[in-house]
Amino acid sequence: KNQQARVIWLTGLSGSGKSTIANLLEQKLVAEGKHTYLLDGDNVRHGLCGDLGFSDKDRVENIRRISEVAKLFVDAGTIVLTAFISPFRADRDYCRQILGAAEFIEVFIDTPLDVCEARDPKGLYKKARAGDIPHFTGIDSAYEAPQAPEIQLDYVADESATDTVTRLYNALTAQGL
Ligand code: GGZ
Repeated sequence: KNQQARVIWLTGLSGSGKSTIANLLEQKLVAEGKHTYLLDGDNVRHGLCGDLGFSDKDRVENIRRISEVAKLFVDAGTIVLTAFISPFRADRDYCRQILGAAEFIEVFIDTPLDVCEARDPKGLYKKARAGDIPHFTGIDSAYEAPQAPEIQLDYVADESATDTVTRLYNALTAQGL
């Protein structure tokens, strides 16, 4: 089995930068000849989890399925990147538990809510504030920040996504990737 196969699990609020960071990181890893797969809302929430919404119960099931799929990819020797809010600690810990600590790297994209809300790339926070999207994470649905993530990416104002990814890449390298 590929010794580097593991899950790099990004967690953070909507608009925190998870997808952007995951895509740029994947490009870097692929350029090194690594075998990667990125799981995100685009390839999971329409198909595998197309029956799920954003109630607490559905988010738990969303993350459970993603965790099981990630484990299968790791079994196949792939470096898996995941980019989901994954708001509940217990669900992230479930993934760590089924993979084993050595194969699960939790990355907390710690972009503050006010920054995410100011970015509001899809106008979802505005809609949530207006009451048009119920159970929106950070507004009226909880986000349980990681207490001991393997990697924490603190928010740095005006930093480019490329520089943020360099910080993440260096932290991953320090963890033996
Ligand atoms: C949070 C929501 C919601 C609600 C739709 N709460 O910024 P986006 O648009 O692209 O990312 C968000 C995405 C979150 O899906 P996840 O699968 O990552 O969530 S979880 O891990 O909690 O299961 C947002 C959009 O879906 N979205 N409604 N109510 N985000």
